[in-house]
Amino acid sequence: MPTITERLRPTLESVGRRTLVMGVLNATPDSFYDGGRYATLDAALARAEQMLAEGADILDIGGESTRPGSEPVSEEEEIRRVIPLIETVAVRFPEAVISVDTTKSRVAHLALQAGACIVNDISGATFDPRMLEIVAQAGALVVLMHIQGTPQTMQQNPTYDDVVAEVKAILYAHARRAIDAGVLPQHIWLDPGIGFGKTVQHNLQLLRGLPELATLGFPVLVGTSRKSFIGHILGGLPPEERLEGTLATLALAVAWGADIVRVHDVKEAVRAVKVADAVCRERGTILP
Ligand code: HH2
Repeated sequence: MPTITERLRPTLESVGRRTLVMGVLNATPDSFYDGGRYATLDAALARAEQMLAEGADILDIGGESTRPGSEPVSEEEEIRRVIPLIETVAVRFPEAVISVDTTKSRVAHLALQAGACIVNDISGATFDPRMLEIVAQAGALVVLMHIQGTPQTMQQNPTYDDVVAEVKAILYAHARRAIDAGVLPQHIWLDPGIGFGKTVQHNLQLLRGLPELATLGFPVLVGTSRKSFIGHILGGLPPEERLEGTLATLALAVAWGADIVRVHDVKEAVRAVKVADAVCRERGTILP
C-alpha cells in the first residue's frame, strides 16, 4: 500500500485550488440521515463506489452517530463497524482517500493501519488524550472540529457571547495543540462544527463568519449537509427534504472561504461547488 504521505499528496495539492467534496458514509444504525442504509459491508461498499464515481475527493467513514442525544458506542463496536469496511474500501479502491470519523484514538490507529489517511475528530481531539499522538506518529491529516459540550448534552442550552470569536479562538488552540504534538501544519483542517452545540442563529452566524475563521490560515471544512437548521428555516422539513437548502449553504460556504465540504449527496454537491468555484475562485486555478 502507498504511504499516507503518498496517498495524501493529490488532496494537499488540490486544497485551496478547488473545493473538495468529502462524502459521508456512516456504518451506523442510527445516524440522522443515512443511519441503517449501509449496515452491511456490501451495501457500504456499493455506496463507496457510487460516491467515488460521482466525484467524491474523500470518503468519510464513521461508526458512531454524533447527532444530538445519540448514545455513545463502545470501542469494540465502533471497530467492528468501521475497520473491515475501511480495509475493504482501501483494497478495492486503492486511489480512494479515506477519512475515519471518530473521537477514539484506538479506532483512529486501526483505521490508519487499515488504509485511512485522515482522522476526522468532532471533538477537536479533546475527548481522547492520545488522539494527536496517534495522528502525528502516522503522519496523517486531522480535521479538528469545534463542539460545545458532548453530543449527549450539546443542544440543551448552547451559549456564547460572540460565537464566531469564541469558535475561532478554540479552533486556533486546537491547531496549536496539534502542532505541539507533532502534526504537520499542512495536515490540519479546521471545522466550526455546524450543529454541534449551536442554535440556528449560531449556525448562521458561523457560516457568515467563515471568512474570519479562514484568516487562521488553515483550510476550513464545513458540514451543513441536511442538518436541522436547514429544516428549521424551511418550516420544519425533515432530513429527506433538505437537499436544496444544503446546496444553498454549500455555494455560500465556498464564497466565504470553505475549502472542503462534507456532504451526503456527492453528485449534487460536486456540481454545486464546481459552479461556485468558477464564480469565486481565481480563474485559471480551478478550470481544467
Ligand atoms: N457532522 C456530522 C458528523 N461528523 N464531522 C465534521 N468534521 N463536521 C461535521 O459537520 C460533522 C462531522 C453529523 O452528520 P452525520 O455523520 O450525517 O450524522 P450522525 O452524526 O448522526 O452520524
